Amino acid sequence: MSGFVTLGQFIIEKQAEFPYAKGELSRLLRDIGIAAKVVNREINKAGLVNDILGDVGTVNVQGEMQKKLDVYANDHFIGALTSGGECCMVVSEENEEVNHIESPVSKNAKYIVAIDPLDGSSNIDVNVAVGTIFSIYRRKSVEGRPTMEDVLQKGTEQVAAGYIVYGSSTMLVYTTGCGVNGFTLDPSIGEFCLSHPNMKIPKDGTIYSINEGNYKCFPDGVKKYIKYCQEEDPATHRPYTSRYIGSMIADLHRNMIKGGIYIYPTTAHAPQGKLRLVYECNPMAFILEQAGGRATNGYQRILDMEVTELHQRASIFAGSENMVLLAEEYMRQYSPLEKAVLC
Ligand code: P6P
Repeated sequence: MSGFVTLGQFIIEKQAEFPYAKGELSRLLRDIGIAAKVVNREINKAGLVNDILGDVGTVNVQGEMQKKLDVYANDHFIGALTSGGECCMVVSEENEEVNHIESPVSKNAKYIVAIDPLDGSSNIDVNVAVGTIFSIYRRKSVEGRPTMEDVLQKGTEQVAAGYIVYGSSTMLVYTTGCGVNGFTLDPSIGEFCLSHPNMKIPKDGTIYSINEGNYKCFPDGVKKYIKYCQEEDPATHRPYTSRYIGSMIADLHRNMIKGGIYIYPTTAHAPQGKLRLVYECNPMAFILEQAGGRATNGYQRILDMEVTELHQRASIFAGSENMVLLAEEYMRQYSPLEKAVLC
């Protein structure tokens, strides 16, 4: 006995629990795992490879400078999904339009993948953790090319979601709606091995993550919540600790393990919020809820939000359930939705 369970073994064992499963979702998750290993290899040597750091000289749909590794990661995930044959369309932060996957093996594929290939890429050149986020839907249309209706589905319709965090170790964390499991890449065998079975986020925490540089323009409810976090109260372990990495994945992964809250509210630069609903907020909300956490936009459950645009933005309050509930209470009291004032 090897004493460890690889991602591939785990996926097959879990598939056996769904007698009607034909293996397509299992193969899709396998394809994502393969691409993650390829991207991980490039990220780990980024400092050594001259032509992989820095900007590629173009901007993405977000108007953000595309890093060479952004484009590399995007190409490799789309490539793996194309060759795997289980995906008929890919929505990516790096592409304004959808990517139709029309290879001969994909013509009957029934899954759609939304992906942020490299979240937090501004951290790449300074060797700070970055991540990949993915969300998987079953297409609604039954034939022909998938339509926008196939991808503009609510977060509650996701069949699977996950992230890869390229940090001190590389971890792949995913859910198919039956709990959350984490796998750590063992470079000596090139396999993701089960290291964090049945992950549960603590109901409370003492870490808050928010870019306080935008404080001036935060909604009053957020300002009041930040002050609550900073008050002296040993009974509730305050003041809390402020930790903000600049990679949502890294902040949320830490909070998954230690407890905490991550907030990206409306700001002057992001009056609708900054994070993207389809390929950042919804997958992270699915994972957090499956781990016993909570994810809202300050007023409404993220997974219930209507999806109207491919690159739609949303505010996000996500993490330990009791911390998010309290932050929502501050929003109700000091920034009621009907009086929401954008800077
Ligand atoms: P700011 C990275 O670009 C990202 O989407 C999240 O991963 C991160 O938490 C946030 O934006 C950082 O944004 O405006 O604080 O630099």
